[in-house]
Amino acid sequence: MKGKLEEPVISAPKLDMKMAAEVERTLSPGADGGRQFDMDDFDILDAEQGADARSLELKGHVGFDSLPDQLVNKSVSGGFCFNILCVGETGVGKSTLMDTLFNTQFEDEPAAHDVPGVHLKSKTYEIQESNVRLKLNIVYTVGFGDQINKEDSYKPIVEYIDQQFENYLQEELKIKRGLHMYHDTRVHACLYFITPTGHSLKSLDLVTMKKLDSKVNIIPIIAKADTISKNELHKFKIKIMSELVSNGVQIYQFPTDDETVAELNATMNGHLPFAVVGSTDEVKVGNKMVRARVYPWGTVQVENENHCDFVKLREMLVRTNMEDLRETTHTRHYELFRRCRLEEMGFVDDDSDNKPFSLHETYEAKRVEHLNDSLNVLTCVSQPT
Ligand SMILES: Nc1nc2c(ncn2[C@@H]2O[C@H](COP(=O)(O)OP(=O)(O)OP(=O)(O)O)[C@@H](O)[C@H]2O)c(=O)[nH]1
Ligand SMILES: [Mg+2]
Repeated sequence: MKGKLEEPVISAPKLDMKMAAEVERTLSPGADGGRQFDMDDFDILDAEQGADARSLELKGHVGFDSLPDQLVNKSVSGGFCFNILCVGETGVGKSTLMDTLFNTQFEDEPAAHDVPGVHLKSKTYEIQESNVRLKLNIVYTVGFGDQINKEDSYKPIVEYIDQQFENYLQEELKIKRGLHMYHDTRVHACLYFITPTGHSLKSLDLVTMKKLDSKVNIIPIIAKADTISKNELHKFKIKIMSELVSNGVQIYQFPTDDETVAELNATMNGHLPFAVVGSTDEVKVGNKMVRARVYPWGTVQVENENHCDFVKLREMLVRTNMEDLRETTHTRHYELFRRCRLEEMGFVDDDSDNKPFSLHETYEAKRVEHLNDSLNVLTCVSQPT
C-alpha cells in the first residue's frame, strides 16, 4: 500500500453529526428497548462475490472508517526511523550533503586520507518537524577509495548491512521479542556518491554497487556537480547509466505503481543519477537568503533546479518515497536475507512430500541432530585409543 488505501469491501455512507447521533440512538442497545443486530439488518449484495467474503452494505455509520486516522495517530506518536548509508570517497561531500538535506549541522569530523582500510561510522539523531519525530541514522564510509589495493573495499559495507539485518532477525526470533521498541538500524537508502570525473564510473564503483544491489536501495548521485560543465554533466549521466545497465547493477527505481506519484517518479527515474551540490552557507540573492556556493565567476544555488538536482533528490528521498524505501527494505532486501539465513539454519516450509513443515518439527529435528552429534563426540572421546 503506497499512500493510498485499498478499496473497502464494505462501504459506509458519510454522515453528518446530526445523522450520526440519530444512528447512534437507533443502534445502541437499550435505546430502543435493547435492539440487537442480526444478519437481516444487512443487505447481502452478492453472496457469491469473492472466494470467502461477502460484500455487505451498512445501514448506518459504524465508525471503522476512522481506521486510517487511528493508524496515522499511532504511527505519529511512535515516531519513525530512517537510515541512510553514504558511500563515497573521502572528501567527496558526504557530510555537507547530509547537512544540506536535513538543513542542520550534524557535526561530523572530516576523515583522514591515510587509514589502512575502509570502515563505517554511524550516528543516530532525533529530529522533529511539526509533530513528526524522526530517528535518523546516518552511516558514512571512512577511507573509501584511499587504499592502493581496493579489492576488499566493499566488504565492510556488505558486512555492516548484513549485520543490521542479522540483529533484526535475532530480535524477531526471540520468544520475548520487542520489535515495537526495537531500534531498527537496517539501511533504507544507500546514497552512492560518484566522484565528478566527467569521464566514467571507476571499477571500484561498479564492483561496490554490484555487491550491494541485492541488499539495499541504491540511489546514485554525482557529487560536487558544480565542478563539471553542463555539457559534460549531460554526457556523464548517460555514460553512468549505460555502464550500470551493461554491468547488471540494479539501482533503486522510484515506484510508479501509485498513481498519485507515478508521473513524478517516472520523470525522476529519467533524471538519475542526480547531480547534486551541497552547501550550508547562506548568500543573499536578490532579496532572499539562499544556500549557495560562491565562486569568483558566479553563485551556484543549491535549491535552484537550473543549477543542480538537489531539490529532486530531496523530493524523492525525503518527501515522496521515504515510506517506499522503508517498505522495500523490509519486504525485498530483508526478506531475501531472512530466507537465506533461515534456510542456512535448517528451516524449511515444506517437507520432501511438499507437506507444510511445522516450526516445532524443525526444532525437534534440530534437537535430535544436535543430541546425536553430542553422543558421537562422547563415544569418540570415551573409546580407548
Ligand atoms: N565544489 C563543491 N565542494 C563541495 C561540495 N560539497 C562539499 N564540498 C566541499 O568538499 C570538502 C569536503 O566535504 P565533506 O562534506 O566534508 O566531504 P566528506 O565526504 O564528508 O569527507 P570525509 O567525511 O572526510 O570523507 C569541503 O571543503 C566541502 O566544502 C559541492 O557540492 N561542491
Ligand atoms: Mg564527512
